[in-house]
Amino acid sequence: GLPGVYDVLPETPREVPWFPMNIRELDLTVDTLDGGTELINEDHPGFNDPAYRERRFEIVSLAKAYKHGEKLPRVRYTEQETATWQAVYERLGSLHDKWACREYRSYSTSLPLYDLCRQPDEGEMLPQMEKYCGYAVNNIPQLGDISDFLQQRTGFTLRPISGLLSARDFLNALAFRVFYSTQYIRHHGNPFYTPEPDICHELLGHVPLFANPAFADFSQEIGLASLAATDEDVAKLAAVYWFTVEFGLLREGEDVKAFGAGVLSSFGEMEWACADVPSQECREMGSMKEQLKPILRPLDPLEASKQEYPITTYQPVMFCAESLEDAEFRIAQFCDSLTRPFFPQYDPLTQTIRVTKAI
Ligand code: HBI
Ligand code: FE
Repeated sequence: GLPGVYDVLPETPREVPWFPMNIRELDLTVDTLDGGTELINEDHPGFNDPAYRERRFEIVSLAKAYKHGEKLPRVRYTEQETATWQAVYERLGSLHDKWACREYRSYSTSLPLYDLCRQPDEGEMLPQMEKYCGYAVNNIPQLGDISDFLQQRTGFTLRPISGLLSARDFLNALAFRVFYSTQYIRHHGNPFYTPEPDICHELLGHVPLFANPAFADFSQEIGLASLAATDEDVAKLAAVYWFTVEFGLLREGEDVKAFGAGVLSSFGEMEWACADVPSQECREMGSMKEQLKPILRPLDPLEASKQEYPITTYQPVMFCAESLEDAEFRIAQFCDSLTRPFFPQYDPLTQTIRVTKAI
C-alpha cells in the first residue's frame, strides 16, 4: 500500500559516536583492547618467557608514546628477532611465487600526465620493497622507511600501534589513509605461529598491497564508511574487512590466489586456501579435522557482513572475488547501502574530514 507518514520522514537527528575529524586526532586513539601487554595470555607462546615480555613491552612503549608528525620510531632488532624474521621471510617467499595474487607480486603506478606517452611503470613488487624499504632475509625493515615509500606511491602512511585496536578505531584511521602497524615480532619458539598481529604479518601480509592504488582507495572507502557508523554497522564493516583484506581470495583464471594479509602471512592458511588438496598436516595445524577444504563463496559483502568466523582455527568459509576491481566495486556498493546521517569525505590537503549532510 501507500507508505505511512513515518516511512517517508527523514531520519531523526541522533548523536553519533565520536570519530577523528583531523589526522592529528588519531593521537586520541589509545584504547587498544589489550593495553599493549595483557593480550599475552597462557596461550601466547611468549607467556612464560619474561625476556620476551620485557622486549615486547619496550617496543609497545614506543608506539604508545608516538604522536602524529613525529618520526616513526626505529627499532634495533636483536639477532634472535632477525632469525625469526628470516625463517618467516624465506618460507613465505617461495609460497608467494605460487599463491599470492598478482596485485601482491607486482606493482604498477599511474604516471604524472607529462609522462603518459611513456610505458607505464610496472614490475615485481618485492625488488621494490628490497630497494626502498630495507626488505631482506637478514633485516627487519623499519616502519618509517616503509611509510615514506607508501606515501609516495598511494598516500598511505603507517602509524605504530601497541596491539589489537577496537574495530572502530582501526577502521576509522583508514579514512585518513593511515594503517596501524605493530612493530614487535612473534616469539622465536615458533616462527610460524602468532595469535596476534606482529611485524611479519603487517609487512609480509598487508604492506605490499598498500602500494597498489586501487587497493589503497578501497581500504580508505571502508574507513570512510566506518566514521560515525553505528556499532552494528562497524561490526558489519569489520566482518567485510575480515573476509577481504584479512582473509580474502581472488580468482585468476582457473586458480584461487591469496589476497588477504592473514592468508599471505601464514604458510598454513595459504595452503589451506589455495592448494587443490590441502595436506592432512596442514589441516591438523589449523584444527580442520573434519573439513577437507574451505567452502569458497563468491564475494558478496552483505553475506560476508553476516558470516561468523573463528579466530583460532583456519577459516571454514572464505570469499573469493573475481578480481580486485570486482571486490572494490562490491564493497563500495555495500558501503553506500549503510544508512548514514551524513557523508564524510577526506580532504587530503588539510588532512581533515569534511562532512556533507544527507539529503
Ligand atoms: N587492530 N592493530 C590491529 N590490527 C588489525 O588488523 C585489527 C585491529 N583491530 C580490529 C581488527 N583488526 C578487525 O576487527 C578488523 O576486522 C577490522
Ligand atoms: Fe591484519
